Amino acid sequence: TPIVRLEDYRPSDFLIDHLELDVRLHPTQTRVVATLRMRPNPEGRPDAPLVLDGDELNLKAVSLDGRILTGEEFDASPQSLKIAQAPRQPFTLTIETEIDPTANTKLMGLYRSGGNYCTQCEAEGFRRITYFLDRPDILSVYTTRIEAERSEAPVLLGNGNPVESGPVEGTDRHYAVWHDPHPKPSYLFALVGGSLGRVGKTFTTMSGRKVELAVYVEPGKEDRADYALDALERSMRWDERVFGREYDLDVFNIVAVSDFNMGAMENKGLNIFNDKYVLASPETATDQDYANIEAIIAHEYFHNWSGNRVTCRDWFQLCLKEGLTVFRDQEFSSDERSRPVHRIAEVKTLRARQFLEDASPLAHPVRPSQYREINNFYTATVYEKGAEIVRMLKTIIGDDDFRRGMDLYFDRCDGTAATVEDFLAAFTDVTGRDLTQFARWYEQSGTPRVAVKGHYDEAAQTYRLDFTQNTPPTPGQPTKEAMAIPVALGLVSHDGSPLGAACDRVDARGVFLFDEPADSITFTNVPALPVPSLFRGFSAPVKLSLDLPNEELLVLLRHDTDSFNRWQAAQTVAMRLLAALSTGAQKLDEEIDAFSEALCAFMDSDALADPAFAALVLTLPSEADVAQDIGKDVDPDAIHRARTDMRRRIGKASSQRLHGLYEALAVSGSYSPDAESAGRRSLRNACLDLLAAADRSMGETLAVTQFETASNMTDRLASLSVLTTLPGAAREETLSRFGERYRNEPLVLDKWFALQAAIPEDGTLERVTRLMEHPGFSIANPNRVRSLIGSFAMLNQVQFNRTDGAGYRFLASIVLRADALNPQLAARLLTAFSTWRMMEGTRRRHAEEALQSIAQKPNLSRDVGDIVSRTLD
Ligand code: HT7
Ligand code: ZN
Repeated sequence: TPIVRLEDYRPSDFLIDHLELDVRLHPTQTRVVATLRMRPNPEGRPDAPLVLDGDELNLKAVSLDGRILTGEEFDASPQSLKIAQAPRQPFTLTIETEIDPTANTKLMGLYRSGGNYCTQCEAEGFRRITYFLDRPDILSVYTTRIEAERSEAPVLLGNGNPVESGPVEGTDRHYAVWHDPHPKPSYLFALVGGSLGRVGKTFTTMSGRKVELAVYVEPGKEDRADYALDALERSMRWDERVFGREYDLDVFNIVAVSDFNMGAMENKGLNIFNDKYVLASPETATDQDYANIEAIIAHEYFHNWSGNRVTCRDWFQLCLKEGLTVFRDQEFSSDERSRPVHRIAEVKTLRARQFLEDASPLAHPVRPSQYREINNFYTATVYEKGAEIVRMLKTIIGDDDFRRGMDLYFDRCDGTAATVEDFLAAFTDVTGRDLTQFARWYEQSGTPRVAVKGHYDEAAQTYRLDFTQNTPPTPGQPTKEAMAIPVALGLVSHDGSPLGAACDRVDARGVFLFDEPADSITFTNVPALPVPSLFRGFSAPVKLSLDLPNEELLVLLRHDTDSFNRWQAAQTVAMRLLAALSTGAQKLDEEIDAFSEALCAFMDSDALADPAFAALVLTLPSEADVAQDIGKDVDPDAIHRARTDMRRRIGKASSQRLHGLYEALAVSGSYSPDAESAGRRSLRNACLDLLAAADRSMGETLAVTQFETASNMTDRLASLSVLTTLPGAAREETLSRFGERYRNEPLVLDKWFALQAAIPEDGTLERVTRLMEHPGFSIANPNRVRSLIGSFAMLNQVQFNRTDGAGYRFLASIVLRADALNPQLAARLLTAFSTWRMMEGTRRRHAEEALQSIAQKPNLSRDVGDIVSRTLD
């Protein structure tokens, strides 16, 4: 397959100013008539043919300026429609296609989900509806007429504002016309037709305009949509207050569907969501689900400005909308919840997914320079590292200049398809700063390593920090240049008393900009050896190496004013111990005892003051985190044993306190998903986990009791999760009761699939295979597949990486099955292999064989072909 390169970008030879779409919905024979008002692009090539994109299309007729074209005048295939002699002045092209939404299992273009019709066009799905210039720099005004059988699709939704609707005389059909006045790229097109329940409210914007907000869900589930609607309203208010951004249509609709390739999609005025990120009730959703819903509703809403009003010139600029919008949704969640707790959660995800990707054969820059399949670049690097770049920019230039730069960017680029350069230019223009070196963050892949050494001079009362940086080689990038790294830092005294130390290289915000291969900074007025607190708030996405003894890290846990670094200190100590235990170190008793004591002291002083934070401190790095830290010749069994042992020892050393907290945190009264209540539940459940690790039979009793008395899904699922670590009859009994109770709740069954797939015991693979036969499972539904198969491959380090290779062979077989239906889903599952080179030899050989078995199959999709070849490279 051909490679698309950023350097080959050129403007389109034609433009489409207006598109009228007439869609007559039918389960297997939907008719689409597209009327394109076109003209040659003054910036294009003067004599170029007109080549429209298609994908699996069936052309019925094409006419130009009202005249039906004969077979000699165009060249059509399912993949393209070519007109060699297109007019040199404005013209109207009318194209009729027929498509089969029921047969569309790829879930791209127009498809059916649970009997409803819906669309997904990003990145290149619009070409599965009609022939088009399906590229994001073609901005058109859309008018859409949708027609359907009234009984089948009483609700008809499109982009923009509703214009008219009514019956189709003499039939059982009806229609609705929608007009979107904002020129947009085809990837933001959407329509929905179906039988849906609705909840809604009126929102008044900052300038006093009224907007009708609505969330559409499966009929009967309306009461599960209230939280999403509330999150939407809060997001709209927040974007007005924090970014000065107002909504720009008369309606804003959200539709939940149950078959969806990703989380949600920001189609203009008509967001379409995976129902997992809309539906919530205390009985079916966990605190984490509520937090995810809030974040994703916000994310898609924020795209209205960062993505829709200002869109991307080409798909290489994907981070321009995604990184920026993730940053915006992170800020929203931080404002709505606890900022430090949210920051820790963000960094945990970044490290687990993006650092992993950066260290794998799939590493790529935040702005890639080439791709074979764009769907494979909706990655943690583009999204999460993309957001970190925006955050670093804000850290470097400060809040006020950041806001001024954002205003300039939105104003200047409104209604255009922009680039990363346009984004950075806005900040250069408001600050006068040269951001050339900073721009390397978009180009250079790999996670920079920063090594720091501290030197205290007692006589001079100075403290010097020596910094060096380097970024390891990544695919296509053997050598790297120095990055501009903002280091937010401070010094902490051993007893926590304030230090009067000063350093002229550190700005008023406490930030040192480290932008050379090596540099040193010196603090004066330092009365005693301090403990450095570096990368406060995780000010840059780097790996830090700093040889602080554990005792000094534990000073930070106790005294640092930066919450993130308090948590980080505990994690660093835990990681050292886990990595050492996993790689055969024997004599760590003293170190583990000291760590347990520090955690006990922490629980006494801090746990009840901020339970959500305490829960994070008490949670050890995951097995996958430890594997990543070790980095080579990884033995997942040894890591699992080490982590289980550490949990047991910490649990034993602190069991009284854990008990005390478990009792003290019991909440009575009705469930509320607010951050504070959720924090109490998360600490209580973290205590339960450690208690069960320390004393199996007590853990089992507590967990079963909690399961039986829980008033909400968070507590019920947490107790079940603890039980999955305790093999035996109680576990099996509780699992089957849960499965029975929720057998008609697909989203809850997903949690049940996921828990079982993650059981780190022999027999899990057989369990997963059995569960694939469960009536609630379907290989065609992405949520089901991700819950059962994805959890097995991504979360079950021990069983996926079985020494006999059975886990790998299983995943390979599922990837091939899924690929025949839904290549995007298959390709995502396949990324579970990206850690294969880190494994010890036997596993590595099995993984390579499994990958080769995929690579050798004929007719692989481009999605899977691309991932498998890069993973093997
Ligand atoms: N912009 C969207 C990304 C997306 C997508 C969504 C659903 C299905 C397929 C998709 N391909 C790309 C989602 C977002 O980041 O907001
Ligand atoms: Zn997005």
